[in-house]
Amino acid sequence: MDAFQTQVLLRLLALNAVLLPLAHGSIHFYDFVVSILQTICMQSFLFFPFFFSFFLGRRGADDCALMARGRSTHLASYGCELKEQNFTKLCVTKSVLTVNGSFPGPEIRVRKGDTVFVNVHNRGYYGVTLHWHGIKQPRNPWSDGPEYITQCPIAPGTNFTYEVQFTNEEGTLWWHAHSDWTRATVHGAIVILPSEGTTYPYPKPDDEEVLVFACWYKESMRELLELAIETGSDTPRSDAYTINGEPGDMCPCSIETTHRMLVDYGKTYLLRMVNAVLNADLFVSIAGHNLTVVGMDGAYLKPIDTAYVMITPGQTMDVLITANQSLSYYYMAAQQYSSDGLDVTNYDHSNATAILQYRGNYSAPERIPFPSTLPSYKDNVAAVAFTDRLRSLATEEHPVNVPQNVTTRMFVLTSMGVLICPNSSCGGIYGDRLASSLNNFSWAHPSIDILQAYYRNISDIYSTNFPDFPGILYNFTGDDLPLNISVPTKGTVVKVFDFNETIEIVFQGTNIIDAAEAHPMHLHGYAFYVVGTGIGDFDVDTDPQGYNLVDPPYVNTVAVPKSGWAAIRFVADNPGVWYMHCHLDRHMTWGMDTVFIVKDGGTTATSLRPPPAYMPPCENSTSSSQLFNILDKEARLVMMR
Ligand SMILES: [Cu+2]
Repeated sequence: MDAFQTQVLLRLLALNAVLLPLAHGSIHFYDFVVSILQTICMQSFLFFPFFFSFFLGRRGADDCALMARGRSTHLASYGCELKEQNFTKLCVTKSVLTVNGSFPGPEIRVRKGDTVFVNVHNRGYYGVTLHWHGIKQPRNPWSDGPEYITQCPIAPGTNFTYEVQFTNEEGTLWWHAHSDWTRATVHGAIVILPSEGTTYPYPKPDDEEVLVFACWYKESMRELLELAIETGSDTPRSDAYTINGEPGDMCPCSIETTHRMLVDYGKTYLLRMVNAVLNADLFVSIAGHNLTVVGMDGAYLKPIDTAYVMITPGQTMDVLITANQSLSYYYMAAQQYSSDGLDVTNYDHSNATAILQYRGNYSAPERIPFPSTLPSYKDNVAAVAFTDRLRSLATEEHPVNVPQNVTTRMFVLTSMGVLICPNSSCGGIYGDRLASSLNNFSWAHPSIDILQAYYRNISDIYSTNFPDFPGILYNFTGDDLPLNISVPTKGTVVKVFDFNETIEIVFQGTNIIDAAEAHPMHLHGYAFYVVGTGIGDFDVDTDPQGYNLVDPPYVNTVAVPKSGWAAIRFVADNPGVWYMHCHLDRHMTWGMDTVFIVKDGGTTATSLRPPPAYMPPCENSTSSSQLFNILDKEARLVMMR
């Protein structure tokens, strides 16, 4: 055992001794090795067996019981996967950043109320962070993860331990990298089972299957992205979508590895869907089988019977299917719901497929049926028709608490735009640099994280004048909007709330540069109620009359419809620093993000926790976001001239 391994083990054991008595639920430990696959196989294979034997041998009897309840098998299985994974897809072999060598990465499986410690060892070539998507992390943004918002990147050769505290989430969520676009391959599902002694609010399924949808680039996505950022042009499109890491039968060199879900006739299965795609909403359906959506974003829904779902990046869904068709093979298919204009941007036309395969004695069909119910790429009506049906379960066991009296109203434009380049020298539309914004502010990452600057009162890192309303009013969703509203202001501009403010935000899509598109807006540290959505410009007099204040869905990501609006409500009861951004990564990179700071409530229990003893240092941290900011600064200088 080398010095590094010793340090890791001592750190984990020390954490264990300190924190075990404090927890209400169970505590679990995960060891995540972030690594380029080709180097991890050798190193981690040697490291892992030793690690486990040490853990199981030295920990107390109670700890061993915890491990034996299911977590240790997950950890142990990572070591095996390291040797067997082969990342040749679409006829091309390449190395990608992964956790523990798998794509998608390892699943975390807990019960409601548990606490998880994940020690992340970065053995890659650049800084990275992880985020626990949809987990509220009460009072503890220190473990939330987005780089330059709540921490600086974990530098290569170092490690950082996240504390992930599960409180009222139940169902499926996920974790992913939160450094530029590394989440493309660094992500995995989080399954949160009902707490001990409780069960699902629907008939217990016979079995379950996690389905992670992602995207794959044949070339180095990182290099393509850096080039796009440098020139200000549109960002790279993926070459395929994947289901549990595999593009499926429709894609080249993929038939052998298509994901298969084996089912028994008559049984019911819970599908835990995660949209981990970087830049695309997806339609998903299964030939011959109806879907019943029962949960979303770690909260329960009134069951929705449907032939397809529309799931945006960031969202998760719990879906029941019953294997009630003739014994055969059936395609499950996922394809992009592309809400933007074809003249603005291109999209990935590939279909990702998996096979739902019945067990039994029968011959495989000559032609596997493809779901006829899958909406086409541009079907805005189908997308909205699905999301309009979402309702919270709202029962005694799973109540809702929809804020009725709003104290703070915000109206936030979600826009595309451009930063002007001299002599039209950039690669975006009009020869300018593509940008996006919220209320005309295009986010620029600071040099140190906002959380640290806030906690330590460091000035000149951010300003607090994020506007509650847009500076000018116009027909937001009109055609051919004037060019003078298309240039946002670049800046690190945040919004500050007092503790316990009751907030309503109406997100309004705009059609600036004719680039209206659906935006999956995601808020860290909170879930919120989606009390209304609509198409066109929000009408402050009539639209609120149609709000659902009885059983609106409780989510962490809302699909703001193309050229439309969505209204959300929540109470600012989680003090800290929380990222709020579009979950299309190209929009996030271009600046469709801001930060909400929620001030302390006056008592220890309502105040931000102190930082852990170690946070990754910000000096010399590297990521392509930094590259982006250097270029942002150039663009700002140009604009000021
Ligand atoms: Cu967006």
